[in-house]
Amino acid sequence: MPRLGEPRLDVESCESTQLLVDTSLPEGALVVADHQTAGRGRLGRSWEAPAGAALLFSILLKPPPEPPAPQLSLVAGIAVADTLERTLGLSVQLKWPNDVMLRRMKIAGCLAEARDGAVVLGIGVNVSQTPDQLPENAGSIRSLTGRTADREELLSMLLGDLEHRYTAWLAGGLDAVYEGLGPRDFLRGRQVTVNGVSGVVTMIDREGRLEIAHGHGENVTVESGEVLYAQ
Ligand code: BT5
Repeated sequence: MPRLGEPRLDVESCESTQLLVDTSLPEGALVVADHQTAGRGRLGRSWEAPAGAALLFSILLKPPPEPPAPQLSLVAGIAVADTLERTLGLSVQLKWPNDVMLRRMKIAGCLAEARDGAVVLGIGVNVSQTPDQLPENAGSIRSLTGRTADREELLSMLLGDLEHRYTAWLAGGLDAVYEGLGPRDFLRGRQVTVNGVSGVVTMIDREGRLEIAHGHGENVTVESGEVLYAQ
């Protein structure tokens, strides 16, 4: 089983932890930041959090060519949901492809970027932001539950959950972790539009694609894209 979290680099501030991961290090290398000045989301979007308020880290993974690496943002989301559910005692949903939702608000995001034949997996979890410090439709542990959480404890639990889910995924693909995904599917049953296709989401399939019922009994599967849905 790969050990995740070693070696570890802690920085107070950086542009993005994604950029500080040295891909020549062994699998499991970790970069943690207190603050990012240019935190990244997908497709050139940004990830914002005031200093000290969020858990922000990137981890180096070196998976084989199969299963497909883009599934790793779902695997990471499952691990984040495991940790948050155990910590908070509340159920957490996963919004395809990479958002973690609590009470219909985005509480965490995952980003899997391929680099030098490896994958740099970034995770941001909102911990202690107040509502005015959060973007629209976002929440933190504090803003959504009124509770505090220790970032270091969350990180250690999350690395354990990630190690567990990643190992299962390496051995058996998305199928092996699907029980952590299917029942948490935030979009199932919702009316959505993805890449110009509108319909009702039926499920995330066993390859990690979003399946949409497109009318007349016709189903469409989407590999990637931006999901628009009614709040
Ligand atoms: C993501 O992208 O959700 C992936 C976020 C990954 C962030 C981590 S933090 C550690 C590591 N280092 C990095 O630089 N990145 C990773 P995406 O699905 O594209 O979502 C981005 C969108 O979420 C933005 O356009 C905003 O609308 C929204 N957003 C920005 N900051 C947010 C926050 N703190 N909480 C919730 N939503 C946020």
